[in-house]
Amino acid sequence: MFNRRKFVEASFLSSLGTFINPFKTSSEEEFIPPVLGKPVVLSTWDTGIAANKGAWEVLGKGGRALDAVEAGVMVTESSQNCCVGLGANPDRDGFVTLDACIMDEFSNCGSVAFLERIKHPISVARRVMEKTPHVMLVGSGAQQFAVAEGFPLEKQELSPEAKQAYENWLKKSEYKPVVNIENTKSHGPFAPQYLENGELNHDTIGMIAMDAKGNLSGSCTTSGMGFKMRGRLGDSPIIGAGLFVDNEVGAATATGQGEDVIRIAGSHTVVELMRQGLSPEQACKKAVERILRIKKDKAKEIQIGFIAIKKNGEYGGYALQKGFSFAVKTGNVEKLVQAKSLI
Ligand code: SD4
Repeated sequence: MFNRRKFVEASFLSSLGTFINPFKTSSEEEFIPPVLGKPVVLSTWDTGIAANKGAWEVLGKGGRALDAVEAGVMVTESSQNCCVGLGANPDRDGFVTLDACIMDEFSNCGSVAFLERIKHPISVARRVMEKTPHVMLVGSGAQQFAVAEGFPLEKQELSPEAKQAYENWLKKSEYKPVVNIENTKSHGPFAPQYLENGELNHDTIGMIAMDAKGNLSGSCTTSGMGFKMRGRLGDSPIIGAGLFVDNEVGAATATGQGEDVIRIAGSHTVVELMRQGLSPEQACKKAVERILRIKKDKAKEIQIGFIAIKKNGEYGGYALQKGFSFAVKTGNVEKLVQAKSLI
């Protein structure tokens, strides 16, 4: 027989249970079991292959994902390319300004933006995370912090490749910030498909990794859009836009036209879509679809790509346009994947 008193007691106790257990996950959220002993690292673009190798020095030895994503993108920051590190294309006033961020399995995060004359912005971002009560430092303050932390202040000079590219750009000084589409013939005027020395161009590097303990971390580093307005920031140093990690769910990072990634809080959106049960590829696709709906015809002029790893070890990516590649490394796989695209 229905016992009203017992029912009331039971309801009261269960609501009390919810009340006193704030850590209980909502039933709408999928519990994603972690994968142990199977590290994986993903990076944006072709340069991700070399960067992943750097990350694997850490991951392959059972190291922490955070150390891996820092070491990995440092490889790219040290290399000569159009869009990462001090050798990259300058802003329209002729100065290289760098943006980077990093996030770990505890949701600790650090970021630097508009940073000049420092070789490894990703390591400064990590110091911001570990040594300050803040998430983000910018401009001269970020540089001052970096120098105080012992990072050498490099010469204020352009690499020969960037100097040449800047001189070419100055001929027209056309301010039309279009981000390149690395592997297709059509690309924006700011980051040419080939560098002056004939090497294939590169782009912002975003890296996400899961370590042998099943913990996730991510990093992102860039010089931003070539010949940008002085002081312009894209998505890359913004936690939630260029990078997001939730160790219960997954990690995601973005590349491409930062303004439009910021508009949808892109990487956070991808992680939240994975939380709702979507695979990494589906989640990246949905985020890109959202940008297409917003941009309509103008979407043809830009490129955006997302990559993601889910807590269960699945990974994937998706882009707005053809030509976006991402690099994957696991214990037995090392490959470049041509991402699917909407356009
Ligand atoms: C930015 N998202 O500054 C960066 C640029 C980039 O591929 O990723 N290019 O907007």
